[in-house]
Amino acid sequence: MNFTRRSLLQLAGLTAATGVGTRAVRNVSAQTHAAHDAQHAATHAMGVVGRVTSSIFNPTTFLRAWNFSDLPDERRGKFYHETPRADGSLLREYQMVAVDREIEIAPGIFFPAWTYNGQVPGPTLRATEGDRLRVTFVNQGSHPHTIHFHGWHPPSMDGSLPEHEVKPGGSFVYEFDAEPAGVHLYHCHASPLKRHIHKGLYGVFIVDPKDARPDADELVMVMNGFDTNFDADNEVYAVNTIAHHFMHEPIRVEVGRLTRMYVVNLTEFDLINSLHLHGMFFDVYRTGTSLTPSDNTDTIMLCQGERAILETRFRYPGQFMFHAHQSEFAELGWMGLFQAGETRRDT
Ligand SMILES: [Cu+2]
Repeated sequence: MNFTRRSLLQLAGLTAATGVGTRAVRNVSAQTHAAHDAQHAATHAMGVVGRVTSSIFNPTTFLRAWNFSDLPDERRGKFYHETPRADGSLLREYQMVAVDREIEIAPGIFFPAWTYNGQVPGPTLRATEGDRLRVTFVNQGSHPHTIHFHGWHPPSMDGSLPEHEVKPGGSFVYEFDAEPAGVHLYHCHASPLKRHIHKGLYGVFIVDPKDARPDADELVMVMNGFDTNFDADNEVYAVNTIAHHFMHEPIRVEVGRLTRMYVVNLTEFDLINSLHLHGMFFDVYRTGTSLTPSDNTDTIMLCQGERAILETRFRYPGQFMFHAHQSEFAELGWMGLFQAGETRRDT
């Protein structure tokens, strides 16, 4: 095994400082395991110990942000414009920039990411069926990249073939109509594909039906993983990038209100991921392309690139755990809590 000094330090941090579960350090030497087991026995904490110190990306903010709504108006205007069109639809214009950036994915664990607009996942783009998207993509990263959108579009807008690759310093404008309604994704399609996606070049693309879905508290949840030692196996898992973030900072929801989750699986290297919610059931709209639920369950399994809209109402106040039902993923960061109250501010 070829560990760089950096990855060894990162793994050391993972075992000694954060206490991510024992399986966090697959492929590490027996001595490290022994040291970790002692540490784990001593702390026996559920989830990581401590919090990430970087304030660049907040998984809680990401839940309810789309079309750069998390930015103050003057900054938002640099990245997003909407213009009414004669037929009543909107022209939505976006500025997307690929940049290399180190991101903190667990306390003290930094990952050398490739990002859209400096964050992983990239910004959530959201349009209504029939809107026109015009996405100006600038590659300020160190490798060729693209944006490949899921949805209807002509081949020239697909961002998938070698001739579609945007070289460092280059740019390209993707333009297409938003369809079909549903929860989709976008990601880099430069080769090697799994490496470009796994490094962080992905995001969520929501297309609302022309007749809007019922009012709800809406949450964007991206299941992702990070291969911190580049052995094609993930060491850290999460929803919205930061391991166990929602254990420390539960997702505040209102009892009785419709809650709608846009769940997208962007985990590389593992064939499937899943979401299990404790104490309740939800309606499942696979890919969100039908307004009729296909299932009512408490666990959904998604392949890489698969996604679903989940709808439910919290019946009782209190805390409800959610996690991957692959227990290993849960222990390595993919576990969180909902906090249901009479209002979203209830504790
Ligand atoms: Cu790429």
